[in-house]
Amino acid sequence: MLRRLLALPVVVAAAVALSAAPAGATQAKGAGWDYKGSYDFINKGNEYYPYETNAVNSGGGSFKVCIGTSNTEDNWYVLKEWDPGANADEEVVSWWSGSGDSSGCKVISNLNKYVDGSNGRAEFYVGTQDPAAIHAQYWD
Ligand SMILES: [Ca+2]
Ligand SMILES: [Ca+2]
Repeated sequence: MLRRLLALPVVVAAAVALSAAPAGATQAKGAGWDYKGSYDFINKGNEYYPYETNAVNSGGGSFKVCIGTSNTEDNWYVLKEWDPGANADEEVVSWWSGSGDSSGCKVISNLNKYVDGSNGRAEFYVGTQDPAAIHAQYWD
């Protein structure tokens, strides 16, 4: 029993050494964000998510959204991918705003399959049911 307790500090030291490497890798990836601008929500009268912003071009991979709203309650948001003509826009992912971090931001990953069209880009925009949503900022 005493021998097991003495071995514990060695295990803790090993766990700290292992956790140091992934933290550095995350920081390097975050430096690669390309700011795409801030876009106002407009009421387009759609059935499920009436308020939408204009779309921005993305090369796929990961995409970051930060929502600005004056609403003090959480609400539904959706990331959609625009396609021309009668081709219906795709619903990429929907989320309850309370699941994001305190700044109202969300990162969506694995988006390469949404890259299409003659421009070789995905056209992403956010829709919401939140009538107090002001704008969305995008990073690709
Ligand atoms: Ca598409
Ligand atoms: Ca498209």
